[in-house]
Amino acid sequence: SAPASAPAARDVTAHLFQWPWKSVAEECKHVLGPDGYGAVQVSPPQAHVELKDQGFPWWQAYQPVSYSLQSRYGTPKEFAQMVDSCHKAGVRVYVDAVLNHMSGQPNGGVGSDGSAYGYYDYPGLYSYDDFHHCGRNGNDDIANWNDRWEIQNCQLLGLSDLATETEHVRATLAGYLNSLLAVGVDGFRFDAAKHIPAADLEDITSRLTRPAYIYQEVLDGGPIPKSEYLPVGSVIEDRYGSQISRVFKTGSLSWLNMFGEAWGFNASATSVVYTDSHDTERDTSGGSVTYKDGALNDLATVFELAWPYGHPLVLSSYHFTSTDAGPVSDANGNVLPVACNTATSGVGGWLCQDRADSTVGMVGFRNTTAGTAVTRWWSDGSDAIAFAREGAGYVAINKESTSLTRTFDTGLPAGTYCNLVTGHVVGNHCTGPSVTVQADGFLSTTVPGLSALAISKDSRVSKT
Ligand code: LM2
Ligand code: CA
Repeated sequence: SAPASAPAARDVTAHLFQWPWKSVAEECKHVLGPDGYGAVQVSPPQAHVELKDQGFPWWQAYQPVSYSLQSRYGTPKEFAQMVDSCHKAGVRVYVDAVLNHMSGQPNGGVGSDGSAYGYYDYPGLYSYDDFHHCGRNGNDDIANWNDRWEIQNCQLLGLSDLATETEHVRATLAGYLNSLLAVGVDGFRFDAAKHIPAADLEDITSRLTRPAYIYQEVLDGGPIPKSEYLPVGSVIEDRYGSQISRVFKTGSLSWLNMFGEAWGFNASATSVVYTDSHDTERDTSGGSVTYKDGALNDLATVFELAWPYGHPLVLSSYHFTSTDAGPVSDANGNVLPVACNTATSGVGGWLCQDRADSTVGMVGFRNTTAGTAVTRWWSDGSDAIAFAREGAGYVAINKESTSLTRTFDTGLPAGTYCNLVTGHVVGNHCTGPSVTVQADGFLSTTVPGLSALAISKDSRVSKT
């Protein structure tokens, strides 16, 4: 079947990194649905390795041991209840699907579902011949990242690499995806898609029992282009995050007026984007904007949600110092319920970025302005920019350290508007500062340094 296209409306996905299912269910009901998120991306739900002596790192989930949905995030029943809760709130559920590999534990172990496994032995599922043994580099691992064959047929990070060209592996992987569709899952992120030939993914997805939204991780660089994966579905445009980070950290916002395809990115409609991901926020080279950048990171998210390129992910994660540190868990590694209102600071504390006032306001702005063009671009030639989403909204982002006082040409009808970055509309008043658009569509105001202003036709609290 042809890949399901991207959602036409409510295209913001909250990536609730490492959240347990019960907490995701609550977040859908009380936050994501009411605030206008269209979807949630959850962590890999299949059974995984358990590495107690390493302190239960977050990346256990990227080492599958079976396709039972018994994980540190909850039980199969809790998973199903989460899907129902999210659907009732109007939120689609996307699963991070690990298809390229199983575990990377040469000595085997016991998984989160209680099953014993070996490196190339997952009883009832896969045995030695279901894996690639590429015969290179002494240990079968990928070493030459310029070699297409090696990237797809050797082991990524020592993870046992599934022989996705074989009937048994294809049928088993399709069976896993179909079991998720049967529970109501709406789409998939294909983890490490670059390491699986696109033809294999085409075969696997042709077996799906119903259309699903698919976005694939095909990181930029090397011999395998993203475009190869478009017949399978959408593709994560990781260059968006690296370029946004570069522009906000060391460049100039004035560069952003043509941000998108003109920068060499894939077509907007088939691209999923983020300012940072769970991987880039841990990239010790420090290239990515992350929560550690504070207001700068918030402003990058304001831009992401205001700008009509790609389908945005919003990462919601936890404080860390060690890049391996897992989420706050009990003695058995099961993740404890997410607490957003307490313990939000300090190592391990949940950040709940999906709830940040400016982000929530901009999710609403994106929904209100969907389908409208960017017009009336203005910049100071440096780090202050403003633009309209014609007839529906207007945004100004001031990354300068000093305040910006200016008369902006919004093109909006006269009235008092709530700044969605700093407040929200309740009845006919704004919980934060408002601004006034004159009869001619001009708006005279001051935007403080390192802050933003966003107004939309749905944030007008009075006609004068
Ligand atoms: C991804 N996308 O393609 C995920 O976004 C990324 O987070 C995953 O890596 C990766 N692919 C594999 O699914 C994470 C994590 C790694 C971790 C792996 C496997 O970033 O650090 O590797 O999951 O759990 C860990 C160790 C590594 C070791 C490997 C195998 O850090 O040193 O390699 O396990 O034991 C010998
Ligand atoms: Ca592979």
